Amino acid sequence: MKNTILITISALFTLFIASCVKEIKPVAPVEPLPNVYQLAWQELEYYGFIHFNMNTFTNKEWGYGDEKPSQFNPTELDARQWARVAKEAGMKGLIITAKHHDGFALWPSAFTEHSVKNSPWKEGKGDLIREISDACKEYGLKFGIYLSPWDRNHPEYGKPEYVDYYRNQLRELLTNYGSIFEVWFDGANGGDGYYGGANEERRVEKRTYYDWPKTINLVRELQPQAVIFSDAGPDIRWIGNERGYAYDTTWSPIFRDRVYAGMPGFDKYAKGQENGTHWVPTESDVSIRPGWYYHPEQDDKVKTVAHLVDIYFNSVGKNSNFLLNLPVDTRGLVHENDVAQLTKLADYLKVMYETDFADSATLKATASREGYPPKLIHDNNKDTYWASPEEMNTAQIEVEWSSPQTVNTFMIQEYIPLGQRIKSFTFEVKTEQGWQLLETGGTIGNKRLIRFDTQTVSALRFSITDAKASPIISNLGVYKAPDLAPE
Ligand code: FUL
Repeated sequence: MKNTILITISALFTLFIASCVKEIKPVAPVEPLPNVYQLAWQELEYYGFIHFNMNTFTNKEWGYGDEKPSQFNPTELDARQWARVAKEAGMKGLIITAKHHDGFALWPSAFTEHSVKNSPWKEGKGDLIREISDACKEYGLKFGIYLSPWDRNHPEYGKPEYVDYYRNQLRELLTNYGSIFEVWFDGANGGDGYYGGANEERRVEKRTYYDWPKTINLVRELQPQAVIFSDAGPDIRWIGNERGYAYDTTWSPIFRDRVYAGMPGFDKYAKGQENGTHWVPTESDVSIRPGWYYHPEQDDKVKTVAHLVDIYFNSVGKNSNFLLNLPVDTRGLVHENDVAQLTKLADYLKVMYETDFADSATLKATASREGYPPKLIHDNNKDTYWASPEEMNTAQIEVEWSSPQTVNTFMIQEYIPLGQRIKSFTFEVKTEQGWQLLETGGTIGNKRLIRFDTQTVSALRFSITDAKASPIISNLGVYKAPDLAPE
């Protein structure tokens, strides 16, 4: 009898303990989801493009393909300067135009004579891809390559033989220069050109001519971590303009098998598709000058810091990555005017991100899922998050201070490893006059940045007004960006 009582008591006690330590249920993902390489890439946020090749010396944007290797002759080329400038600018990597549409190769390719090996630079002994990949390693930058599929120099462009040649070049680049983080396949394709002296127009069927699946397999085999950019992914996609601007609504999902840049009516799909089948996040490419290549007459046309800041907010701050092009000059250096603007952008961002006013705030949410409280939004851990209760697709998050703060920027991130969910939001601040609505917007995705006129506020309110599924937030920040001096 005594034993039975004891057993019953201990069983009840165990049950009591078990009911106290409830298992935290995982949040179900909303497909499509990013893979680990896409996630790592998204975290880079800001990196550089280098357009430097034959066009630099002919003062063109698109060379015809009849240029002579002897024309490639930088006088002070220093790839370490490019890497240093990029690093100091806060960029996380560099992508170089190893070959542009004119076909000239910046490395001594074994498959063509149309390369640096026949140029006066370093008496034909130079290898620019080696120099820039080494410089990137030295400065802790990722390294990526752009290899133009269109080749206006090659005699066999338009025939199957050229596609083998293209893959051979790609293999050289993906084998001999260490780890590659991004491979850039340009969509500009086919037209008139030199083509080994034929001087004619050659059109190709963009979707089939290159047999992309085979080329993509080659990249996967040689550099599995590299993300591939092309008109329609497969891994990342073009934002749809060359101004560097993503959209108020920018979905990473898209119907990848049906939608691609260059298709009729692509404009209406450039912002992605809420119910898209594949995760193909966007990259916003833009040049710091009007041209992609260096033109001395554009030395005074380098974008102002206000313009660059605006692009940053409209790319990184709208669920996109920012790929900023630097047209290296005929000396082989990033021009001092460009360096000056890059430095101002870097200083601006440094000052802005230096103090996160959310550190001293209290975070509240209208409702939270068990095990996912709002404090997990701001805990210096990108892998923990707040989640709203299941089936609840709206929510309000409040950031509150015990004494008012003077701020002008708000940052928020969805936990994208579990899919992109939020469709729309409003953003309010509480001042002495009470709550004021400052912004009504669309998606969040990896990151949303909201700028507003500097205000002294006691609280901020971010309201998720619609979502595909219960929202998950992994991070937020509140900053005071510096004023921009007029230029
Ligand atoms: C375009 C090219 O035609 C431009 O010359 C430049 O390389 C830009 C990044 O992509 O499609």
